[in-house]
Amino acid sequence: MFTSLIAARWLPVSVVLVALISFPAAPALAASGDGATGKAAESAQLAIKVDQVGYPIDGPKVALVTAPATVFELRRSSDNKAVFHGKLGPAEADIYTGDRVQAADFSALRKAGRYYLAVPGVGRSWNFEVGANVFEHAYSIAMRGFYGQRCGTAVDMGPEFPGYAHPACHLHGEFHSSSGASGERNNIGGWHDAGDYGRYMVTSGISAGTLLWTWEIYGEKIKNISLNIPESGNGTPDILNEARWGLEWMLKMQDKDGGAWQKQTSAGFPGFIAPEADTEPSKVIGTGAAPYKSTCATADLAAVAAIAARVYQPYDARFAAQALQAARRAWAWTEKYPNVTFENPPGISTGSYADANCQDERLWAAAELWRTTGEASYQNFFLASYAAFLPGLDSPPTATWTDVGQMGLWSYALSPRQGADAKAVAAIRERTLAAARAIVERTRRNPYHVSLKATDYVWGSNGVAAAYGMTLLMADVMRPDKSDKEFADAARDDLHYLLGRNAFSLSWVTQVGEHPYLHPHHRPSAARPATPPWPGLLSGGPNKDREDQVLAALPKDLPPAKVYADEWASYASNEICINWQASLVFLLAGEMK
Ligand code: 9MR
Ligand code: 9MR
Ligand code: ZN
Repeated sequence: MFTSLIAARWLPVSVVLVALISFPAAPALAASGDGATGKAAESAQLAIKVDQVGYPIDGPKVALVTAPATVFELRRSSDNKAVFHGKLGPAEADIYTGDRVQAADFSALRKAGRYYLAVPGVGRSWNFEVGANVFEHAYSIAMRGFYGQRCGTAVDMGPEFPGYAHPACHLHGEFHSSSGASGERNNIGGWHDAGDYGRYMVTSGISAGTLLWTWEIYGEKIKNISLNIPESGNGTPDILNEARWGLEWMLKMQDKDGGAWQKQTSAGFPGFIAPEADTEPSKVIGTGAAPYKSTCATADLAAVAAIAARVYQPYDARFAAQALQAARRAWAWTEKYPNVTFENPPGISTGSYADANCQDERLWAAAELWRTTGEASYQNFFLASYAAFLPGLDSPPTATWTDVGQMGLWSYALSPRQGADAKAVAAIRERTLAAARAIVERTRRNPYHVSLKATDYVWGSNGVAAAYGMTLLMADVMRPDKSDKEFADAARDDLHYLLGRNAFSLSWVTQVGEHPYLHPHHRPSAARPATPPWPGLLSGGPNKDREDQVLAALPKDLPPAKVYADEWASYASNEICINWQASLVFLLAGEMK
């Protein structure tokens, strides 16, 4: 029942897409007899779910079909020649979507090329690649998504995306009374958090930290990928150039006493206007009472600046030293104020990122500071408190920005530093591997081959899927048997989900794949409604909690994975955000050859 409702809801969107991006027309399938109308072909495509980017040639290759059928074939896009024939797997009932799902396994196909799946009686899929390094372009577009979020500077996505540009924005900043200070404080820079133009320490920290981690773990694979950003070619790898844009702003948010203010935003959310049209002052916002800065923000700064101190050392020793000093001062502040939490002060209604417990942020900071400096005080703090965070490794937090305990534990375990506590390292590794094995099992049992469970379909569920992928990739890094691919394969399953192998057959990354979502809650995109949205941005995804009016109006009995709307107004299911964007980058980087 809902299936038809949802399909009806989607058809106009898809028609708009075809008009805008003008893909080569999908050839009608003789066998399916559904080529008569564009709409019929479209809904058939929705029932055949593929990763619209593609599948690595040497890995498992599975598409999903949600209309009854028995066989499938793979056809070459260039000439429609069938190159592979297969039988669909048994229909499995998926409780999260209400769909009956059959797998089309074409792992045995070993020839690079561009293909689509043809299912007699159903229709055809969108085109996708099979190849050696299929995700490279998606990686670079996802990274360039961060560039598109830059604040305080003119942005231009360049020849690949002509017209996606804006003049410098948010150049005027000032202290809000809640900060304990007054007067002008411009703090130009950083990334727009999401669909709004606020800049927040919590998400900037996780995002910059995840990008720096991506570099530390996958640097060899990504160091030569140019992102075509203003700094490209300056001798520093582009992922570090982009991360620095966020970091520099974070450093400006540190007060003289070492503490960091929570955020810098206008008093309320602006309308759906372009960044440069938002001329409200950008206010530095604090807790409203001494010490005005907050512990989570300050500890996040300490953690990220500590990573920066080691990562930028070979490229810019002065910046590295500045970052280390900031990290030490931030840490010292958190020792003095171990849990000053934040809530919006009166008059402020932008996102609060309120977090009642900053101990995980402190654990992360201690781990990174120890890893960078080797100093005993940081390690002592870590060893005194890490054990309580081990259970957190079993599953990522559903609000992925609230809990960074995993980052602290993994960083400690991965540190090459002598003098690490062997018992702690072993406990972290064992727990991570056990958690990942459980996630692999759950993903295998899930008809959609995704790690998410019912309770994970919350605001930012796509970020939760990406976070599961990160856990799996951390296990892949730590795995004892180097030939064991099960963790990396399961992480890729989560990526496949994000790139089109999902209930909506949507690529949840803008302008990636042939059938991407079109209406992110993203002001720069909504301000130019006649063109596809700004590129490379991950949607928040299905949200069973329905925290906006669009979701509230959907049929009451929708299963959790279907509570989603590709509409601008649905901020609770369709907003982009830098923290889940960063996890996507990590997953894609893990795929680079
Ligand atoms: O645009 C805002 C988005 O970034 C937030 O995530 C969301 C929830 O805090 O709020 C959005 O702003 C809406 C506001 O809360 C209510 N009025 C309409 C705003 C734009 O849709
Ligand atoms: O990602 C945040 C989500 O976990 C919360 O439930 C939600 C409501 O507080 O806020 C989300 O974060 C938004 C922030 O408050 C403002 N900028 C946009 C963020 C993404 O929607
Ligand atoms: Zn801006």
